[in-house]
Amino acid sequence: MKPSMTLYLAAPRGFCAGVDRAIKIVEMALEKWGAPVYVRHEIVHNKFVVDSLRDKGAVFVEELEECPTDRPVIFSAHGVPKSVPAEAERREMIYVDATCPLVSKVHKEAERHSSNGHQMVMIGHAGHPEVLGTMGQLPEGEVLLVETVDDVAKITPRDPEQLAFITQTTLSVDDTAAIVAALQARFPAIVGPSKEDICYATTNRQASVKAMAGQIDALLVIGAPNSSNSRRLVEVGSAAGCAYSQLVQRAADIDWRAIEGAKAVGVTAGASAPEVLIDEVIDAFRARYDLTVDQIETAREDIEFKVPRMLRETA
Ligand code: 2E6
Ligand code: F3S
Repeated sequence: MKPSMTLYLAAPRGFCAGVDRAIKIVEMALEKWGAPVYVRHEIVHNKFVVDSLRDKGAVFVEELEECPTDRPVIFSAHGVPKSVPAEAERREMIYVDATCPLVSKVHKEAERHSSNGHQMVMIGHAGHPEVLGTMGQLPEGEVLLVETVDDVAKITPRDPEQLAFITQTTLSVDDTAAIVAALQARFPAIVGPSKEDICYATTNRQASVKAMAGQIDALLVIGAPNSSNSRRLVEVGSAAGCAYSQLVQRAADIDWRAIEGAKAVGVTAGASAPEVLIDEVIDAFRARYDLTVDQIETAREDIEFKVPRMLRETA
């Protein structure tokens, strides 16, 4: 006899509109130009997505210099510094920008504040490609990075009266609220968005984890170790009281001993994790338990982003 188990599936989970669009861009580029099509950085932070596009003829590189000039190149969903499209133009390359429109919106905010004479403070994680891309919209020194509440005390802006803030799109909603409050307390004149720039997908996935936290003994987040939004879901689970909150890339990563004795497990997936991996996890539970699957839905998402015109014309 198998032990009984309830699996709560968070909704929304998995792919967001920006990820969907970025993957479509690579697929449509392969149709339009044939293989190989180069992609600068993982198109989204998921090994399975990257491997399946590689199988279709995409070649993933970290820097533009690694691409030949006679093949098209796509910029990943996380965005790129201004210097990257500038260099592609200088080298007369065909390029398609798969930056999520919600990241591009933050790029434009940074430019607008800067042209109004504000120095920028960016809340985000050092070294993350989105942060490098957003900071790279402005000349060096124009964007000060803060990662934590403690960092707020350490920055030395040119003029505390002329400051604006922006954020990475995939941060923890609660941690960011604390950092924004610290910025406003130290720099009362700072301007910015009404809350922050965290995107709808990040916000919704965190809210659904919070909603299920009281009913589960453990949380599994399907996502990659380099996926910021996925890692934040693990933290949100822990902060909401899950004694065991763990990132797994796929079913084979599940530590079954760690969830022994659990009666209810929550499952969610980061914005870059394909649904096929969630199905795989459900199947693995079904093989071991007498399983009941229930969905906890806290929002509906119907956002879609158009692919760039250059590719729509092909379709
Ligand atoms: C682009 C911008 C935001 O690490 P992160 O969460 O930023 O990225 P992915 O690829 O895991 O998620 C999608 C995404 C793309 N989020
Ligand atoms: Fe865009 Fe948010 Fe997805 S910034 S790529 S909609 S996680």
